[in-house]
Amino acid sequence: MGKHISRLAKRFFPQCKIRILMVGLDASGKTTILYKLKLGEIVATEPTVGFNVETVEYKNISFSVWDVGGQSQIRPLWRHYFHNTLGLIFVVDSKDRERISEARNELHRILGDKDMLFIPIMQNELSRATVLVFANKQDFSDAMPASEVADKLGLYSLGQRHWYIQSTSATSGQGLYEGLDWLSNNITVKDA
Ligand SMILES: Nc1nc2c(ncn2[C@@H]2O[C@H](COP(=O)(O)OP(=O)(O)OP(=O)(O)O)[C@@H](O)[C@H]2O)c(=O)[nH]1
Ligand SMILES: [Mg+2]
Repeated sequence: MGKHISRLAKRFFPQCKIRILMVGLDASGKTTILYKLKLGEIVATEPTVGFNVETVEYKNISFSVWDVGGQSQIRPLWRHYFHNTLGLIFVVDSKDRERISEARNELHRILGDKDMLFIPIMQNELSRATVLVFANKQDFSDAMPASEVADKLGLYSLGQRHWYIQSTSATSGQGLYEGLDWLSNNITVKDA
């Protein structure tokens, strides 16, 4: 049995910290989102070659947000950040129709983590993670709506996995805090 983190935070912890991993294809907007949440500003970004990590305080919860670079050659490194992840934010560029199937494959790969299938004793460390998809760049008029992104990402085939999709624009900030609200109400921690 688990408890929702927001209820636990309010009742037991003055300052509750939860680890969020944010991944997605390169140029989907992860670093822009991280610094919009942290600073309230748009920063000029370069493609991330390692990771950025920032603490974002929201509603008495301290989100430790790990933003890991998404270029194809460094995606195999994502799994090194899975440990202790309670919430996974998967960021999608909603106007990038050409690469939505690539995004789908990456999402399903990490949630299934096929590399781990050969080591059955090791559990996929994301197996308990709650999944929030940011259908980002909604400020573009030709962006796919969140419903189309959900369909093309194959979210409906995730079975038991607890997931949600939120329309966002990192540049305006639209939807970002709604996403954190959903996470804080839906992340569960195991009872002690
Ligand atoms: N218009 C618009 N541009 C965005 C939005 N989010 C990000 N961008 C732009 O998209 C580009 C890439 O954004 P980044 O935040 O660097 O992307 P990233 O996902 O961190 O990329 P990697 O570090 O390579 O994985 C930048 O020019 C951002 O300004 C958005 O919601 N709307
Ligand atoms: Mg980046």
